Amino acid sequence: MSEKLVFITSRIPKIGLELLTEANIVYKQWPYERKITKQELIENVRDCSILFNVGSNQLDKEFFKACPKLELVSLLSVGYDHVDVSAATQYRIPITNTPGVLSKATADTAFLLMLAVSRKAFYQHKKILKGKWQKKIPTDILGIELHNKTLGIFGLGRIGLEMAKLCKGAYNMEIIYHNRNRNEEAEDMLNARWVSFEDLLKQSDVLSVHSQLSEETKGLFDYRVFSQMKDSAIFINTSRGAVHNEEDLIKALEDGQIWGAGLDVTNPEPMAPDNPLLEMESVAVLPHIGSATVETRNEMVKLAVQNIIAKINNESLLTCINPEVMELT
Ligand code: 8YV
Repeated sequence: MSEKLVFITSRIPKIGLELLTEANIVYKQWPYERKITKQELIENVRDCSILFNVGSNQLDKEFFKACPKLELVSLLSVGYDHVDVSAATQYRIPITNTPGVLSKATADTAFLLMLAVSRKAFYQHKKILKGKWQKKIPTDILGIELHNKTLGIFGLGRIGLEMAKLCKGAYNMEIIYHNRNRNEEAEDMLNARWVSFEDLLKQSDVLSVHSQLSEETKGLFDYRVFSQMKDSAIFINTSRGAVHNEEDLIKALEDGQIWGAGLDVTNPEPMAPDNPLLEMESVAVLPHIGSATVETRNEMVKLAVQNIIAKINNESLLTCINPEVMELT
């Protein structure tokens, strides 16, 4: 039996616990439904070698300093904006994440939001709930169609590529994108065109954000940016809520700078139930369900456990965010 103790911050799909048990790995698990606090996390991880982290617990310098036995953090997410990676590297702790396995499910969520916004589906549904299913006049609460429109992707990586494939296949959309680096796969497969950020704003009928949250992207989509978009455009964000400025988004929608918005991520999360976005006609908001399918969560958990097993067996980690840490150990 391994002497490495794993701490898991939440309930996880059964397959994860089975794989750990099969590998004779001892774990303890946060038993409560509520999110663990920072202090509770430190108290629990202090004696552990490995942290299996679910969700957005802040893993900062103070945390790494307080957990001297820690040898690995295995994240159950592709995003790692909640981790101070340079502090982890300084404390020689490798961080692994779960890229790839959640791309299709997250792109499905972006596609779902796009379609829901384009037909004002959530708003129409709420009208039924409020007993307001009235006889329609032909000009009432109309949606817009997506056929042959232009999809702009901000941050065309794995998830963006899946979204582009869906939109091309379903609606023959033209694909444009803005990235630091060119995505040749998307250019070859989908005729995707790299454009400047300004052109992305000007030309997109639907602009879908798939970038990471970083110093460069934090608050990037503000009123000034929204006002450069088409007044008929739909803004979709399934990456991180802090990439857009929520107050500015509300104002841009109210002022008609853009037509609609679909969000799977908000800032803060959870979104307050009285947020004006929730009452707007061409807005759809979901509670961060990008990767929330049985299949994807199972694959994420398997990958997270494989990284743990690799660490225990002194093998190469499958998905290490800070591989430079290996040279330090
Ligand atoms: C995670 C996510 O499922 O992977 C990410 O970065 O945002 C979600 O898909 C969520 O953070 C739970 O760990």
